[in-house]
Amino acid sequence: MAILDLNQAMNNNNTTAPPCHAHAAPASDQRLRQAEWKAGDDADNPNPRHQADAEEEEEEEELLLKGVRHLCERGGITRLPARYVLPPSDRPAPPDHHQRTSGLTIPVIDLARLRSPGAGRAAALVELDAACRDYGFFQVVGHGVGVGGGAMLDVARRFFELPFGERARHMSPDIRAPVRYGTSFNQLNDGVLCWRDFLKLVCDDLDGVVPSWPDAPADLREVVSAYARSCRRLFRELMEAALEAIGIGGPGAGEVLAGCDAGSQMLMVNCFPACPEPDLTLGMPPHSDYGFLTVLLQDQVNGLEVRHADSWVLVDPIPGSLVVNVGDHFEMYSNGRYKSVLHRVRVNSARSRISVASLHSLPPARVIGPAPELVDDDKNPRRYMDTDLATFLDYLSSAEGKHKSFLQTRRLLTS
Ligand SMILES: O=C(O)CCC(=O)C(=O)O
Repeated sequence: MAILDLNQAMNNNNTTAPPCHAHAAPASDQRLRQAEWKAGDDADNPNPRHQADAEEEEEEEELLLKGVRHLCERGGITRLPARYVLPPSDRPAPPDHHQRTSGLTIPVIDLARLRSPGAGRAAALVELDAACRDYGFFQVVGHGVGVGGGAMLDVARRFFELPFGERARHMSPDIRAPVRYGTSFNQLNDGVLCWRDFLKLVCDDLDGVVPSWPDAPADLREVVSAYARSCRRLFRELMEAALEAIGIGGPGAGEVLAGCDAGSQMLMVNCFPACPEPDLTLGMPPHSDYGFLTVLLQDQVNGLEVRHADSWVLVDPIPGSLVVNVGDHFEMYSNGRYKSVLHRVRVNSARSRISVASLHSLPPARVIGPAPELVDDDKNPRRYMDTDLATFLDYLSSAEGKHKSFLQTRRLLTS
């Protein structure tokens, strides 16, 4: 088996990467592209592969699993390697076409109104309820996480600019690892790779886990843990409002909110480098989020698209805002009233994009199912079976996980 020299790769990568498209195509670029995706490729070519070709492919696969930034840093990629090329039916439509056809935007919720007493809060609760039902997504302004958000994006950018060897210390193919630097969406199952690198940080028992987080950049632990705490507070506040909006009070709400306080939290710090052929691939494929709510911080480079009314709606970042979406657990808990919708990330050829998703749920051991208050045999029969974290992780590492919709596997009713 051909093994790439990691030290050599590290030495090649001590500088900040130029945009991927800024260099002439090196030989490796041509090779990476040669096996371009074609329907029925294997059937059309029955000749057995030469041993040398197989070794070369293995070497290339190892290179690609080191991530997109590493690939770009090695000397420039002018065309998209075959492993990232989506079948035509899964490619994003060109952005101008997309902009013309959709023209939609996701709702904006002003948290200052939600915090105001009386009629202001009541009106904001109605808007929140409608946003969770109709879109499953909204942008939050007036949230008070602004300063932490700027510092978070800044340290994330500096982390991805570290030499590859520094980032590689946190690489693991194990999807259960609490600290993990990786690439694509689900490395184990992705037939086509995504144009994305990420740092995953599990934040349950924050004080206990922070010492295992990357120690470079030097301020990462401090900035990210402060940001994680802000997100947890925001999650708690939004859950309290959403439970009120959906009509759950008393012990039911108390139990869920206690679960939120002690609940699970995971940060996904994403980097989507500039891509030489962005219309052929995605930064993240259509997927829904595990958990109750996700709080997403994005820089000013757009890319997030949300599925709504059979089209993809681009979420134009409002400066200082956060995007919040309903996750699979909230759809199940609300017995289908709130929607966990598919979203995806497109990439562009000019600018790298950073985003930070904070995924929140109840404690990992908790079984999630529809709230009894929202189920009745006549009008609202139970729509989902109960689930837990172990079932989700099994799903992720199974062949079923290719379909990127855990929620579908939990449905009892289809309408
Ligand atoms: O980058 C984005 O806008 C979305 C990220 C996302 O969907 C995720 O991390 O699950």
